Amino acid sequence: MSFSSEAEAARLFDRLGITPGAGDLGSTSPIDGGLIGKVATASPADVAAAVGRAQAAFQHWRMVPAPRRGELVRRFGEALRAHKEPLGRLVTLECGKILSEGLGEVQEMIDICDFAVGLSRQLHGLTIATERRDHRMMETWHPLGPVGVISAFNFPVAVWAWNACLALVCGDTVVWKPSEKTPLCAAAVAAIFAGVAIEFEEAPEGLLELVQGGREAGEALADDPRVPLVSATGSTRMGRALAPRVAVRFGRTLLELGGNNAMIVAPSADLALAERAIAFAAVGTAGQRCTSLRRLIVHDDIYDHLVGRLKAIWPGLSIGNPFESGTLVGPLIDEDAVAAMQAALARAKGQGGAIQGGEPIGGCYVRPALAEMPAQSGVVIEETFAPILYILRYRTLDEAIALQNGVPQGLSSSIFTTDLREAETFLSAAGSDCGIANVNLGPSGAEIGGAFGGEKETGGGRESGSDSWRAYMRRATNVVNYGRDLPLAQGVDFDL
Ligand code: UN1
Repeated sequence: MSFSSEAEAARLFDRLGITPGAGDLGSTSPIDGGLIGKVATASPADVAAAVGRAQAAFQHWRMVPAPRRGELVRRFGEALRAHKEPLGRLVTLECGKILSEGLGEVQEMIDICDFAVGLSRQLHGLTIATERRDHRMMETWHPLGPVGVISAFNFPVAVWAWNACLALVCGDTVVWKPSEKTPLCAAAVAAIFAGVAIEFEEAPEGLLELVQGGREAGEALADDPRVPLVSATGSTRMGRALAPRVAVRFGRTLLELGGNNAMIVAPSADLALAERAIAFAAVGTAGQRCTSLRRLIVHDDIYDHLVGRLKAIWPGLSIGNPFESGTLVGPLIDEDAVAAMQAALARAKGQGGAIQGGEPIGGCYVRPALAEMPAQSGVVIEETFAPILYILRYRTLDEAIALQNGVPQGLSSSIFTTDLREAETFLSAAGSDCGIANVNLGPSGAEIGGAFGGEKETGGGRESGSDSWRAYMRRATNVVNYGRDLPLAQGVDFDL
């Protein structure tokens, strides 16, 4: 292979103005296994110091008018536009997603910047009718404090940006613990942000603190009582360990954990459209999105036709270097992920699954797998972060919806149908139980304008668009008496 991840890294670091070198935490590219840089792991004492700086910065930042905070985020968005190409390439280099998706991830950051800028003039509360004469009742939203953001390898920059851009316009400061598998993407983003912040007079030092490392650094952040909110993206196992640690000190969490996303394909579906949606959602990002399609629930009448088509398409999917145009499936993040995929397929086979594909083909590369399953149990109800598509049959819509909802996770879902009744039933209270439910498109690839997150073991948090900003603020209820009397609520008499 003529490609060298080290050489590509050196070029990108130059363009991004970073010099990662000294440190104990190495980052390897899944493309060719090359060591592309090193950073230093933050000790618990380093995390505490970072939180201290973020807290000091918060004292100042919370008093900067929100639209001015928005101006900083606007400038950050401009800097991201200027760096889109090298940053997108670094995302591809470090996490292995195809270049179009690497660039798309930076676009997602730019989009959330724009959203946050508009939001910075719309952080609104309510005025509420009061029962007391000459009183006014309202609610005010105030900044919360330093927000801890723990992000995952698969969206090493965009999911951080959803959190950080909202937190910053809300008047919070940010302490970021990125995945230990993608420390260089984080270092590059922090450098771009620092370049913008230093030019912005109202921005104190400590607005964004980066703490690199693994579990220990994350735990230090979770345990620090000065961090009122920890927003964490990752596995359900991680969330289950983290959430009680934050809860025990009455901190808040915003959790975006595992998904086990399904698509129902009904007899009336536009199957040509469905095929493309299935392929992108199941093998895009090598099946490593939290929104990836993992379960396909197909009506009996079209099962043979549709599954036959998928069996024909899958072997032709181009797998390889994610920088090469034409590649659709890049490598998995590391060899552990390859082993986890193999273990899942072995279990699926043991459960009576008929498997096509899925073989490792060297390094971190695998063939995407199709697994026709006799039932939804065992490995099918777990999230395996790999391109395995489990396929199940159904006869009635009720049965299909029961299958869709019959897993512990509740992130994203979709149905392909041209039958209005079916579509609306799927979206109704008796339909999909997920945070995201789509009709005639796949479960992945959400836009930033909607609230993102899901129910059950997905953790219940909502990030990104809609009114997700409220999680990053605290609500105060205010009552003002502008009269000359002191009426008490509920008609209580208390005359001295
Ligand atoms: C994730 O995988 O953690 O909706 C986030 C999507 C992307 C975000 C995925 N916009 O697939």
